[in-house]
Amino acid sequence: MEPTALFHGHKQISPPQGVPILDVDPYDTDNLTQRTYFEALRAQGPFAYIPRYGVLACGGYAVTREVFSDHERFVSSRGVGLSDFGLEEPWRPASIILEVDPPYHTKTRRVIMRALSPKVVRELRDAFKADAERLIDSLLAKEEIEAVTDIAEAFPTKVFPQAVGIKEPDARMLVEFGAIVFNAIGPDNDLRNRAMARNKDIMPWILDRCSRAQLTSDGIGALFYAAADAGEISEHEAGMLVRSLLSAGVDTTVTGIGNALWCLATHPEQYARLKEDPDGMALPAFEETLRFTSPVQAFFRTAALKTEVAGIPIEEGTKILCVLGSANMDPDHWDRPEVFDISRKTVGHLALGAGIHVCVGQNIARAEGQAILRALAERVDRIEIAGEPTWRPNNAIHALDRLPLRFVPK
Ligand code: OVV
Repeated sequence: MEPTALFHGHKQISPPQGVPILDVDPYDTDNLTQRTYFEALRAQGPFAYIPRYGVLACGGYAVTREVFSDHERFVSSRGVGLSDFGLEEPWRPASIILEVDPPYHTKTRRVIMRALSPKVVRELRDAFKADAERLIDSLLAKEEIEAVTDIAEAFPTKVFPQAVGIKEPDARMLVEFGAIVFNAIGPDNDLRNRAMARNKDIMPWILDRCSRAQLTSDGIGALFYAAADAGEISEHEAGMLVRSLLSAGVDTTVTGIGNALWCLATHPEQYARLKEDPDGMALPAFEETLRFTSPVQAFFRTAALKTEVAGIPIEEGTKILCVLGSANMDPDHWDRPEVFDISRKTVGHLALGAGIHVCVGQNIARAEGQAILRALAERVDRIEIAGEPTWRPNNAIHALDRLPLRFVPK
């Protein structure tokens, strides 16, 4: 490793010519849970310099999309958090899909794409539907439900490990691992330190789940090992791709489903429209939830070279916080972005990223979201808020901590 003086794990840069200084902490509890700085960030122009961390940040739609999707100038191989993997060791061996660039990325992406293809997801649909209906049915008699645990966590932690082919799943371990992975993307704060402390107990269990012996022969994980048998990737790489599924496939869908329930509970007129056509509107409602709440709030990219974006000079090694949640709320791009509207044209939202790293699990995520919202809309007449919804701070995820609801059955 180069003996460079590090600032928050990356090269210290000074504010580029023409970039305003924005003295906020995107990682304080208020900003993580209430997203208070989004508007101020967009008001600075294409970029703001955040002195607290020595990084650039962008939250306008056009610039965020440009930086996030240009994998040649703004690489992922140096980490998508504050830490520059070119300058310090990552907290765990780097992901072989998220935290790599082409040409290596092309190889692993191809394997994972095939394993999560529309055809594979189509075959999972019936199981998702039956599980979603059973879950919602089981909740109808309850006086009150805690939607984060009873639905948002319960559903993905049942159907996803099953789809992957995990022989010995454990919902709590999977949820905790997700929190660790996403908190790891942030700065050296309390959230990250607590995640790192828990990692010692969780990671060995996760890595055990990734081995060939711990996977059924008919799941998505087995498709990675089939690619290893075919000589496309190594046995070790197959295990690493399973680790990627468990890193990215639980907390994200848990959050998407929880956020969707919150959106619908707090917008009864939108829930009424979903009920009119559960089959047709479940997917658009989930997609608008993604835009409106951005379960993954922000990821970094790292400038691989001296370059320029929107007339702003950017030096090599610059970490850029791409605030996807803010881009999805940019009034320069969206008509009345603060309105939750399940009929809106959501195409182009950045909640699943953009470019070659765009969420590879998006089909499976949508299938999960759709199954739950459809089952709900077919069975539940009204969703009532039964207690104050609260948000759970996480360095990268915008998720609820608690969502007490009452279901009024049809
Ligand atoms: C947090 C996250 C997102 C996407 C991919 C991965 C992790 C990975 O481990 O590959």
